[in-house]
Amino acid sequence: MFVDQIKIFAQAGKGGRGCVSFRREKFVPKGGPDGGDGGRGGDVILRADRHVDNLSNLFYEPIVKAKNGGHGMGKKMAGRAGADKVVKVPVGTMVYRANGTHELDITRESYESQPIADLTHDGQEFVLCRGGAGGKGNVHFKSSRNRAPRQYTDGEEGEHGYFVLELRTIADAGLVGYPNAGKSTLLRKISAARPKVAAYPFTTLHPIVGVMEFPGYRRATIADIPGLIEGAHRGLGLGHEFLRHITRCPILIFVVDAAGSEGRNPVEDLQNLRREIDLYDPTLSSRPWLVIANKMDLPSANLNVLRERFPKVSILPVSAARGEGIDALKEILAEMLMSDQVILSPAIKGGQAPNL
Ligand SMILES: Nc1nc2c(ncn2[C@@H]2O[C@H](COP(=O)(O)OP(=O)(O)OP(=O)(O)O)[C@@H](O)[C@H]2O)c(=O)[nH]1
Ligand SMILES: [Mg+2]
Repeated sequence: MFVDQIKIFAQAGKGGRGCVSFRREKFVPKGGPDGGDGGRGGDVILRADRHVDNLSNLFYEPIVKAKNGGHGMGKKMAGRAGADKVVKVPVGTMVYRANGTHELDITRESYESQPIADLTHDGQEFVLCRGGAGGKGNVHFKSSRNRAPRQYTDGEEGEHGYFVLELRTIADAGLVGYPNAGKSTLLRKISAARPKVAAYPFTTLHPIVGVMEFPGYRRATIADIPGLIEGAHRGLGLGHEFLRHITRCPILIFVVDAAGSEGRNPVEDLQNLRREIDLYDPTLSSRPWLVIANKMDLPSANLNVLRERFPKVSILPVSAARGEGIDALKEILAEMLMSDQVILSPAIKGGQAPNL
Protein backbone atom coordinates (compact mmCIF):
# COMPACT_ATOMS: atom_id res chain seq x y z
CA MET A 1 0.00 0.00 0.00
CA PHE A 2 1.20 3.48 -0.83
CA VAL A 3 0.22 6.25 1.59
CA ASP A 4 1.33 9.78 0.77
CA GLN A 5 -0.83 11.78 3.14
CA ILE A 6 -1.89 10.95 6.67
CA LYS A 7 -3.19 12.54 9.83
CA ILE A 8 -1.65 11.33 13.06
CA PHE A 9 -1.87 12.02 16.76
CA ALA A 10 1.45 12.31 18.56
CA GLN A 11 2.04 12.37 22.28
CA ALA A 12 5.40 12.88 23.91
CA GLY A 13 6.13 11.26 27.27
CA LYS A 14 5.26 12.88 30.60
CA GLY A 15 8.07 13.68 32.98
CA GLY A 16 8.35 11.44 36.04
CA ARG A 17 7.18 12.68 39.44
CA GLY A 18 9.74 13.90 41.98
CA CYS A 19 10.19 11.69 45.03
CA VAL A 20 9.63 12.38 48.72
CA SER A 21 12.03 10.34 50.78
CA PHE A 22 14.32 10.71 53.78
CA ARG A 23 17.72 9.35 54.45
CA ARG A 24 17.53 6.87 57.27
CA GLU A 25 20.54 4.78 58.13
CA LYS A 26 22.18 3.30 61.14
CA PHE A 27 23.66 6.19 63.18
CA VAL A 28 22.01 8.71 60.80
CA PRO A 29 18.46 8.60 62.04
CA LYS A 30 17.39 11.94 60.66
CA GLY A 31 19.47 12.14 57.53
CA GLY A 32 17.33 14.73 55.78
CA PRO A 33 15.43 14.62 52.53
CA ASP A 34 16.86 12.49 49.72
CA GLY A 35 14.00 12.14 47.17
CA GLY A 36 15.37 12.28 43.61
CA ASP A 37 13.96 13.97 40.53
CA GLY A 38 11.71 12.39 37.96
CA GLY A 39 13.15 11.48 34.56
CA ARG A 40 12.21 13.47 31.47
CA GLY A 41 9.54 12.14 29.11
CA GLY A 42 10.57 10.80 25.71
CA ASP A 43 10.27 12.92 22.54
CA VAL A 44 8.39 11.96 19.41
CA ILE A 45 10.91 12.38 16.62
CA LEU A 46 10.46 12.14 12.85
CA ARG A 47 13.49 10.98 10.93
CA ALA A 48 13.76 11.08 7.15
CA ASP A 49 15.07 7.79 5.82
CA ARG A 50 15.82 7.13 2.19
CA HIS A 51 14.92 3.48 2.61
CA VAL A 52 11.32 4.40 3.39
CA ASP A 53 9.30 5.33 0.34
CA ASN A 54 5.90 6.17 1.77
CA LEU A 55 3.94 6.78 4.96
CA SER A 56 2.21 3.41 5.22
CA ASN A 57 3.85 2.55 8.56
CA LEU A 58 1.86 5.41 10.08
CA PHE A 59 -1.33 4.15 8.48
CA TYR A 60 -1.09 1.15 10.79
CA GLU A 61 0.01 3.23 13.75
CA PRO A 62 -1.68 6.65 13.52
CA ILE A 63 -1.27 7.27 17.24
CA VAL A 64 2.37 7.71 18.13
CA LYS A 65 3.47 7.87 21.74
CA ALA A 66 6.83 8.18 23.44
CA LYS A 67 7.45 6.67 26.87
CA ASN A 68 6.91 8.53 30.13
CA GLY A 69 9.85 9.34 32.37
CA GLY A 70 10.36 7.24 35.51
CA HIS A 71 9.53 8.65 38.92
CA GLY A 72 12.31 9.84 41.16
CA MET A 73 13.49 7.50 43.92
CA GLY A 74 15.07 7.57 47.35
CA LYS A 75 18.81 8.05 47.87
CA LYS A 76 18.59 11.00 45.45
CA MET A 77 18.17 8.67 42.55
CA ALA A 78 16.65 10.26 39.48
CA GLY A 79 13.99 8.42 37.51
CA ARG A 80 15.02 7.02 34.18
CA ALA A 81 14.39 9.11 31.08
CA GLY A 82 11.48 7.97 28.92
CA ALA A 83 12.55 6.44 25.62
CA ASP A 84 12.11 8.62 22.55
CA LYS A 85 9.83 7.38 19.81
CA VAL A 86 11.53 7.70 16.44
CA VAL A 87 9.29 7.41 13.40
CA LYS A 88 10.94 6.88 10.03
CA VAL A 89 9.38 8.85 7.22
CA PRO A 90 10.31 9.14 3.55
CA VAL A 91 12.64 11.89 2.39
CA GLY A 92 10.38 14.68 1.13
CA THR A 93 7.87 14.56 3.97
CA MET A 94 6.22 17.84 4.88
CA VAL A 95 4.76 18.20 8.35
CA TYR A 96 1.77 20.38 9.18
CA ARG A 97 -0.01 21.09 12.41
CA ALA A 98 -3.64 20.04 12.11
CA ASN A 99 -6.50 21.45 14.04
CA GLY A 100 -7.07 19.54 17.24
CA THR A 101 -10.11 17.62 16.18
CA HIS A 102 -10.53 13.96 15.67
CA GLU A 103 -12.30 13.96 12.30
CA LEU A 104 -10.55 11.77 9.82
CA ASP A 105 -11.10 13.68 6.62
CA ILE A 106 -8.17 15.90 5.86
CA THR A 107 -9.05 19.13 4.16
CA ARG A 108 -6.17 21.00 2.66
CA GLU A 109 -7.52 24.35 3.86
CA SER A 110 -7.48 23.20 7.47
CA TYR A 111 -3.77 22.53 7.70
CA GLU A 112 -2.03 24.11 4.76
CA SER A 113 -1.37 27.35 6.57
CA GLN A 114 0.57 25.66 9.36
CA PRO A 115 3.64 23.93 7.94
CA ILE A 116 6.15 23.17 10.68
CA ALA A 117 8.84 21.10 9.01
CA ASP A 118 10.09 19.84 5.72
CA LEU A 119 12.33 16.78 5.84
CA THR A 120 14.25 16.89 2.60
CA HIS A 121 17.43 14.97 3.20
CA ASP A 122 18.32 11.56 4.49
CA GLY A 123 18.85 11.39 8.23
CA GLN A 124 17.26 14.78 8.94
CA GLU A 125 15.36 14.77 12.24
CA PHE A 126 12.54 16.87 13.58
CA VAL A 127 11.21 16.79 17.14
CA LEU A 128 7.47 16.70 16.63
CA CYS A 129 6.55 16.65 20.32
CA ARG A 130 8.93 17.35 23.14
CA GLY A 131 8.75 15.23 26.29
CA GLY A 132 7.89 16.88 29.61
CA ALA A 133 10.61 17.71 32.16
CA GLY A 134 10.81 15.52 35.24
CA GLY A 135 9.47 16.79 38.57
CA LYS A 136 11.67 17.80 41.48
CA GLY A 137 12.26 15.53 44.44
CA ASN A 138 12.08 16.78 48.02
CA VAL A 139 15.86 17.35 48.26
CA HIS A 140 15.24 20.64 46.45
CA PHE A 141 12.87 21.93 49.06
CA LYS A 142 14.96 21.78 52.20
CA SER A 143 15.79 25.01 53.93
CA SER A 144 16.92 26.07 57.34
CA ARG A 145 13.31 26.34 58.45
CA ASN A 146 12.01 23.27 56.70
CA ARG A 147 14.35 20.40 57.29
CA ALA A 148 11.92 17.66 56.52
CA PRO A 149 10.12 18.92 53.41
CA ARG A 150 7.32 16.85 51.98
CA GLN A 151 7.02 18.96 48.85
CA TYR A 152 7.79 17.61 45.40
CA THR A 153 6.64 18.56 41.93
CA ASP A 154 4.90 16.48 39.31
CA GLY A 155 6.50 15.87 35.96
CA GLU A 156 5.37 18.11 33.10
CA GLU A 157 2.99 16.82 30.47
CA GLY A 158 4.57 15.96 27.13
CA GLU A 159 3.59 18.00 24.09
CA HIS A 160 0.87 16.46 21.96
CA GLY A 161 -1.26 17.25 18.99
CA TYR A 162 -2.64 16.29 15.61
CA PHE A 163 -0.41 16.57 12.58
CA VAL A 164 -0.71 15.95 8.89
CA LEU A 165 2.24 14.37 7.12
CA GLU A 166 2.40 14.70 3.41
CA LEU A 167 4.92 13.23 1.04
CA ARG A 168 6.18 15.37 -1.80
CA THR A 169 8.44 13.28 -3.91
CA ILE A 170 11.79 14.89 -4.54
CA ALA A 171 13.12 14.59 -8.08
CA ASP A 172 14.88 16.72 -10.68
CA ALA A 173 12.20 16.25 -13.28
CA GLY A 174 8.62 15.02 -13.27
CA LEU A 175 6.75 13.24 -16.07
CA VAL A 176 3.30 14.67 -16.70
CA GLY A 177 0.88 13.23 -19.22
CA TYR A 178 -2.45 11.65 -20.02
CA PRO A 179 -2.96 8.03 -19.01
CA ASN A 180 -1.40 5.63 -21.51
CA ALA A 181 0.84 8.34 -22.98
CA GLY A 182 3.80 6.10 -22.19
CA LYS A 183 5.31 7.79 -19.13
CA SER A 184 6.11 4.54 -17.35
CA THR A 185 7.44 2.96 -20.52
CA LEU A 186 9.76 5.94 -20.85
CA LEU A 187 10.95 5.74 -17.24
CA ARG A 188 11.77 2.07 -17.72
CA LYS A 189 13.87 2.97 -20.73
CA ILE A 190 15.82 5.79 -19.13
CA SER A 191 16.38 4.34 -15.65
CA ALA A 192 16.51 1.09 -13.76
CA ALA A 193 13.10 1.77 -12.21
CA ARG A 194 10.44 -0.77 -13.08
CA PRO A 195 7.02 0.87 -12.98
CA LYS A 196 4.19 -1.24 -14.35
CA VAL A 197 3.28 -0.67 -17.99
CA ALA A 198 -0.09 -1.70 -19.40
CA ALA A 199 -2.49 -0.75 -22.15
CA TYR A 200 -5.18 0.54 -19.81
CA PRO A 201 -5.44 4.02 -18.25
CA PHE A 202 -4.29 4.72 -14.70
CA THR A 203 -1.82 1.87 -14.53
CA THR A 204 0.43 4.00 -12.37
CA LEU A 205 -1.27 4.82 -9.09
CA HIS A 206 1.53 6.38 -7.12
CA PRO A 207 4.75 8.16 -7.93
CA ILE A 208 7.86 6.19 -8.74
CA VAL A 209 11.29 7.74 -8.94
CA GLY A 210 13.95 6.51 -11.31
CA VAL A 211 17.59 7.51 -11.52
CA MET A 212 18.88 8.47 -14.93
CA GLU A 213 22.61 8.29 -15.54
CA PHE A 214 24.52 10.62 -17.79
CA PRO A 215 28.03 10.25 -19.12
CA GLY A 216 30.58 11.41 -16.55
CA TYR A 217 28.79 9.76 -13.63
CA ARG A 218 26.27 12.52 -13.33
CA ARG A 219 22.74 11.53 -12.52
CA ALA A 220 19.28 12.97 -12.25
CA THR A 221 16.11 11.67 -10.66
CA ILE A 222 12.89 11.48 -12.64
CA ALA A 223 9.47 10.99 -11.09
CA ASP A 224 6.71 9.11 -12.89
CA ILE A 225 3.31 10.14 -11.58
CA PRO A 226 -0.23 8.94 -12.35
CA GLY A 227 -1.93 10.08 -15.53
CA LEU A 228 -3.73 13.41 -15.59
CA ILE A 229 -6.87 14.16 -17.59
CA GLU A 230 -8.83 17.25 -18.46
CA GLY A 231 -11.02 18.19 -15.50
CA ALA A 232 -8.65 16.59 -12.98
CA HIS A 233 -8.95 19.73 -10.84
CA ARG A 234 -12.65 18.89 -10.53
CA GLY A 235 -11.75 15.41 -9.37
CA LEU A 236 -12.00 13.60 -12.70
CA GLY A 237 -9.80 10.57 -13.14
CA LEU A 238 -7.57 10.29 -10.12
CA GLY A 239 -8.01 14.00 -9.51
CA HIS A 240 -4.99 16.25 -9.32
CA GLU A 241 -3.92 15.85 -5.71
CA PHE A 242 -0.97 13.70 -6.73
CA LEU A 243 0.40 16.72 -8.61
CA ARG A 244 1.94 17.71 -5.30
CA HIS A 245 4.58 15.12 -6.15
CA ILE A 246 5.87 17.32 -8.94
CA THR A 247 5.81 20.53 -6.94
CA ARG A 248 9.44 19.83 -6.04
CA CYS A 249 10.52 19.00 -9.57
CA PRO A 250 12.35 21.95 -11.10
CA ILE A 251 11.79 20.60 -14.63
CA LEU A 252 8.54 19.26 -16.03
CA ILE A 253 8.54 16.76 -18.88
CA PHE A 254 5.21 16.56 -20.67
CA VAL A 255 4.65 13.23 -22.38
CA VAL A 256 2.05 13.25 -25.14
CA ASP A 257 0.80 10.54 -27.45
CA ALA A 258 1.90 12.20 -30.70
CA ALA A 259 0.10 9.56 -32.74
CA GLY A 260 -3.24 10.30 -31.09
CA SER A 261 -3.62 6.53 -30.86
CA GLU A 262 -6.57 6.84 -28.51
CA GLY A 263 -8.50 9.29 -30.65
CA ARG A 264 -7.30 12.40 -28.87
CA ASN A 265 -5.38 15.28 -30.35
CA PRO A 266 -1.82 15.77 -29.02
CA VAL A 267 -2.03 19.56 -29.26
CA GLU A 268 -5.21 19.64 -27.21
CA ASP A 269 -3.69 17.14 -24.78
CA LEU A 270 -0.77 19.42 -24.17
CA GLN A 271 -2.99 22.50 -23.75
CA ASN A 272 -5.17 20.63 -21.27
CA LEU A 273 -2.19 19.36 -19.29
CA ARG A 274 -0.75 22.88 -19.11
CA ARG A 275 -4.09 24.20 -17.88
CA GLU A 276 -4.50 21.47 -15.25
CA ILE A 277 -1.10 22.03 -13.68
CA ASP A 278 -1.73 25.77 -13.67
CA LEU A 279 -5.02 25.28 -11.87
CA TYR A 280 -3.29 23.13 -9.28
CA ASP A 281 -0.40 25.50 -8.64
CA PRO A 282 0.35 28.51 -10.87
CA THR A 283 4.07 28.28 -10.13
CA LEU A 284 4.17 24.92 -11.93
CA SER A 285 3.35 26.40 -15.31
CA SER A 286 6.20 28.89 -15.09
CA ARG A 287 8.86 26.19 -14.64
CA PRO A 288 11.22 25.09 -17.41
CA TRP A 289 9.54 22.37 -19.43
CA LEU A 290 9.95 20.22 -22.48
CA VAL A 291 7.72 17.94 -24.46
CA ILE A 292 8.16 14.31 -25.39
CA ALA A 293 6.22 13.48 -28.53
CA ASN A 294 5.90 9.77 -27.81
CA LYS A 295 4.74 6.85 -29.96
CA MET A 296 6.56 8.21 -33.02
CA ASP A 297 6.80 4.63 -34.26
CA LEU A 298 3.09 4.66 -35.13
CA PRO A 299 2.20 5.79 -38.69
CA SER A 300 -0.28 8.43 -37.53
CA ALA A 301 2.38 10.24 -35.47
CA ASN A 302 2.65 13.90 -36.37
CA LEU A 303 5.39 16.02 -34.92
CA ASN A 304 4.83 19.14 -36.99
CA VAL A 305 1.43 20.12 -35.63
CA LEU A 306 2.92 20.13 -32.15
CA ARG A 307 5.97 22.13 -33.21
CA GLU A 308 3.83 24.70 -35.03
CA ARG A 309 1.58 25.22 -32.08
CA PHE A 310 4.39 25.35 -29.49
CA PRO A 311 7.32 26.88 -31.38
CA LYS A 312 9.31 28.00 -28.34
CA VAL A 313 9.49 24.69 -26.52
CA SER A 314 11.79 21.75 -27.14
CA ILE A 315 9.68 18.95 -28.57
CA LEU A 316 11.51 15.66 -28.85
CA PRO A 317 10.35 12.83 -31.06
CA VAL A 318 10.59 9.61 -29.06
CA SER A 319 9.43 6.06 -29.23
CA ALA A 320 9.59 4.90 -25.65
CA ALA A 321 8.55 1.41 -26.66
CA ARG A 322 11.46 1.06 -29.09
CA GLY A 323 13.90 3.15 -27.07
CA GLU A 324 14.35 5.70 -29.87
CA GLY A 325 15.11 9.34 -29.13
CA ILE A 326 16.32 8.61 -25.61
CA ASP A 327 19.84 9.93 -26.20
CA ALA A 328 18.54 13.29 -27.40
CA LEU A 329 16.34 13.44 -24.30
CA LYS A 330 19.32 12.78 -22.05
CA GLU A 331 21.31 15.48 -23.77
CA ILE A 332 18.69 18.17 -23.44
CA LEU A 333 17.90 17.21 -19.85
CA ALA A 334 21.57 17.38 -18.90
CA GLU A 335 21.71 20.84 -20.46
CA MET A 336 18.62 22.03 -18.62
CA LEU A 337 19.86 20.66 -15.32
CA MET A 338 23.11 22.57 -15.71
CA SER A 339 21.44 25.87 -16.53
CA ASP A 340 21.02 28.56 -13.90
CA GLN A 341 17.29 28.66 -14.44
CA VAL A 342 16.90 25.39 -12.68
CA ILE A 343 17.17 25.26 -8.93
CA LEU A 344 17.96 21.73 -7.95
CA SER A 345 16.26 20.15 -5.00
CA PRO A 346 18.32 20.32 -1.80
CA ALA A 347 18.41 16.55 -1.55
CA ILE A 348 20.19 16.40 -4.87
CA LYS A 349 22.64 19.15 -4.12
CA GLY A 350 23.29 17.71 -0.69
CA GLY A 351 22.59 21.08 0.90
CA GLN A 352 20.69 21.90 4.01
CA ALA A 353 16.97 22.29 3.57
CA PRO A 354 15.26 25.20 5.24
CA ASN A 355 13.35 24.36 8.36
CA LEU A 356 10.03 26.11 8.14
N1 LIG B 1 3.41 2.08 -30.13
C1 LIG B 1 3.87 2.56 -28.98
N2 LIG B 1 3.26 2.21 -27.84
C2 LIG B 1 3.74 2.69 -26.68
C3 LIG B 1 4.87 3.56 -26.64
N3 LIG B 1 5.11 3.88 -25.36
C4 LIG B 1 4.18 3.25 -24.63
N4 LIG B 1 3.35 2.54 -25.41
C5 LIG B 1 2.20 1.71 -24.96
O1 LIG B 1 1.23 2.54 -24.36
C6 LIG B 1 0.59 1.84 -23.30
C7 LIG B 1 0.63 2.66 -22.03
O2 LIG B 1 1.98 2.78 -21.58
P1 LIG B 1 2.35 3.20 -20.10
O3 LIG B 1 3.83 3.41 -20.08
O4 LIG B 1 1.76 2.26 -19.12
O5 LIG B 1 1.61 4.60 -20.02
P2 LIG B 1 1.52 5.61 -18.79
O6 LIG B 1 1.60 6.97 -19.36
O7 LIG B 1 2.50 5.25 -17.74
O8 LIG B 1 0.02 5.34 -18.32
P3 LIG B 1 -0.63 5.51 -16.85
O9 LIG B 1 0.29 4.93 -15.85
O10 LIG B 1 -1.90 4.78 -16.95
O11 LIG B 1 -0.83 6.99 -16.66
C8 LIG B 1 1.28 0.51 -23.16
O12 LIG B 1 0.51 -0.48 -23.81
C9 LIG B 1 2.61 0.74 -23.89
O13 LIG B 1 3.11 -0.44 -24.42
C10 LIG B 1 5.51 3.88 -27.89
O14 LIG B 1 6.49 4.61 -27.96
N5 LIG B 1 4.96 3.36 -29.00
MG1 LIG C 1 2.24 4.65 -15.87
